[in-house]
Amino acid sequence: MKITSLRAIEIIDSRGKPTIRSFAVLDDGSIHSASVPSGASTGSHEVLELRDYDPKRYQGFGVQKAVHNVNEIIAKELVGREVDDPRGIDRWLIERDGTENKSNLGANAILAVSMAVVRAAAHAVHKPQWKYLNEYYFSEYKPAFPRLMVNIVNGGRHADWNFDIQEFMICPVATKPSESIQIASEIFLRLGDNLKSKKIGGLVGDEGGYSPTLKSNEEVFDTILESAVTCGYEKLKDFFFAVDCAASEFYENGEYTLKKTGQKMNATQLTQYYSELGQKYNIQSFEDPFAEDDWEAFTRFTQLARQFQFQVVGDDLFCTNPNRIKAGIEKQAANAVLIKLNQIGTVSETVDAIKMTREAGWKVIISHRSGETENPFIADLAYGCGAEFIKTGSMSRSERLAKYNRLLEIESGIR
Ligand code: 2PG
Ligand code: MG
Repeated sequence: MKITSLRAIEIIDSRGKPTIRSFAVLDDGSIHSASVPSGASTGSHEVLELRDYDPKRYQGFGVQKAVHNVNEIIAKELVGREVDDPRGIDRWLIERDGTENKSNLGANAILAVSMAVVRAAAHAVHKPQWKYLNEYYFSEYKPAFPRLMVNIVNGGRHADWNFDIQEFMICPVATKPSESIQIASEIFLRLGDNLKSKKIGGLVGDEGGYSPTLKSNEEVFDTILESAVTCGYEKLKDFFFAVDCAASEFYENGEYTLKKTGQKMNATQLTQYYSELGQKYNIQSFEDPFAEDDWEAFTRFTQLARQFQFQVVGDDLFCTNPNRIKAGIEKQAANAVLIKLNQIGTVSETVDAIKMTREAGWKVIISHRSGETENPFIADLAYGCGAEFIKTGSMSRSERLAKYNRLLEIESGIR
């Protein structure tokens, strides 16, 4: 089938800021759309999200230039083209942009088209998106449901620095979405009741996790544990803990400064702190425990991870960039990669990052951004490539639930 029209519009994301949604129309009249998310704790090696910087509109966050690039440049070339070769279309987009960081057309413009093309291609062969992704890109892997990393308490930049750790996550051990979502939701609801009854707040941060006025990281873990136990769930048997430290956000001039206490630490002291916290609460996964270019600290921590069997996840460290993942594999700087489509800007480069991660024997975690839309693309991607985990926020806010609900739909077998 051919693309008969390609258009983009400016919409708003979960933080009320503009983002881009594209629409690919095929010659059977069907319309396939995709919207692009946006990060707050972004890595400096991410591709460029093109904004207008016009202070008269949306505080400068407008994306009219990116919309224009889809409507006036990309559409001119892609309309009339067969939709059966998304990788070829991505290749053309990358070449047409011509820059390392996609700053010419804007990675947001490029990704909006890249995702809509995959959706259209799946429709053209009458397949659900996950199945199309699996057969076209991941035929060597079996589709499989990812475990959930559910961010039930938000800190750091996502919640006004009430804690230094950005994300306190629970990961249900069950893999069936209907079971794991139930466990996560019951703990989330009970935690909310608990926080309200103690009058320490039930309000939520950017990713739908609570943002209570607890005093320390330790108190957060204790309160989650208390809530889980009263729901009848046991740590390690039913769920385990994971954290995203997003440490680039509190790193400056070679030091890590905890915002809450003002305490300064070097990488060795921070490692010691993580080790104690990890042992006390059996934290199984640490994302970005160090700053994005602190490779040495990552490598040392990964040696510890081998000994004590936990996961070290690179997010800002890798920025879903196959070149940085390759460097990380050589340095043995992690054992898992957080995968975000908009850090690299096309579906096919994201696929390359996933495959490289897999080939190294590392774990794949497909992730949302803190600024999201109702687009559930990552749920299909996670199932279609058989990712070990999906990280898509808490059990509240519809832009997060769209992904969980899509997993439930896939599990039902309806589409
Ligand atoms: C992260 C993400 C998503 P942001 O750090 O992993 O949770 O946050 O999108 O702000 O980079
Ligand atoms: Mg992160």
